[in-house]
Amino acid sequence: MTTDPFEPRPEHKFSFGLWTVGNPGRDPFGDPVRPRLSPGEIAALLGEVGAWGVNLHDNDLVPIDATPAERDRIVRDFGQACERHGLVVPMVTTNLFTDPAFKDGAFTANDPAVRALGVQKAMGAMDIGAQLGAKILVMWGGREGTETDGCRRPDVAIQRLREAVNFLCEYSISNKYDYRFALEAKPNEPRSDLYMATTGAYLGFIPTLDHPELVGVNPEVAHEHMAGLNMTHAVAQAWEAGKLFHIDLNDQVIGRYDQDFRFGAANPKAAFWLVKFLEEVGYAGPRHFDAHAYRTEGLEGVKDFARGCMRTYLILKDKAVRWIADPEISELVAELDRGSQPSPPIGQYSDATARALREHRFDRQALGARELAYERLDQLTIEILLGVR
Ligand code: GLT
Ligand code: MN
Ligand code: MN
Repeated sequence: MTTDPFEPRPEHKFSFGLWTVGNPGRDPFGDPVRPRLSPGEIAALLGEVGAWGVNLHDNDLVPIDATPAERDRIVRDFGQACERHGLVVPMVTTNLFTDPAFKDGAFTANDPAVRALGVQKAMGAMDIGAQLGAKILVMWGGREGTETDGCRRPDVAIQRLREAVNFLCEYSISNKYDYRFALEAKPNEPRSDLYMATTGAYLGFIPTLDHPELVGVNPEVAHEHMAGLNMTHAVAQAWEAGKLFHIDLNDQVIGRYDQDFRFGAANPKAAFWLVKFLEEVGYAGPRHFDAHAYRTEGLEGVKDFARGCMRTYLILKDKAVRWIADPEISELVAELDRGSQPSPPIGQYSDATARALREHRFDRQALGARELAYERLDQLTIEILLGVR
């Protein structure tokens, strides 16, 4: 019997949000095309397709007006459904964008009551997550932004955001929730401009917090692509800073509206470099697919979508292994990485190293004349991706 090498297994840590496979296909121009699934039904679907984890916003599970008793029952029932279907709940997040109260943002809104309500709601989401065993809290500021910058000074918005994140870090500490906070950037949509438009912006914000050690980022492929940026570079910077706490995998044609396509659906080569990076550095966190099925699909199509996300990841992982093991590629990479003439190392600054560097004579013409076989390297990559190598 042959086993499918691309079958998802728990150690791959593939997760989906209740809002992803549960997305009924509503868009700004059209009504839902699929029936709304209950959280229990979504857990069953995710168990069936072989996912490891399920993530949620507070209100994906608990209606915004639920009483404490209803909340407790719903969370308990859902925890049992997850157990039945072999799922963990690695991450929770707060819906701070659907309710009209948050139309001017939550943590950055002008009205102090709205800001306080936002923080209260996030505390509630943390309580729910803690009950379900979640250790990662994603914060996506869906409405933290503007249509007109007449509304407030943008630096004031940053100060308000800091106040809220600091408060929530203390809440996690004092309740021994042990959360790691993962801040998720997006350039626009649903607001015209969102604050903290890129992962890089959040990496600059984190060191200004009271508990920077608790806070990292949750880069999303589609959000970096919407801004025309290179996701792998954003992820690499987060990783190198020790801040890659979570990741949202999906896809997006550059320059379009927020598409949230199946992972690898639009830019398979970019997806390849991303998977190769995550696997090479040994990223051990969840691989969360924050995407949804095309609006043309029914329930079977939703399963095709979910299976496709995981399968594509595993295929690209296999391609990365091939790429690394390919003798022609390794030789080329080694050659491209080699120095071409003697030169003093930069290293640690001292008077002596500075003097050595000042006095060194480079053969600049030779450096400029060196040919770099990146065409061949990229073609070999393409041939691996297209399956002829
Ligand atoms: C929403 C958004 C996502 C965020 C989710 C978390 S909600 O679907 O488009 O990118 O990760 O709030
Ligand atoms: Mn998105
Ligand atoms: Mn996301």
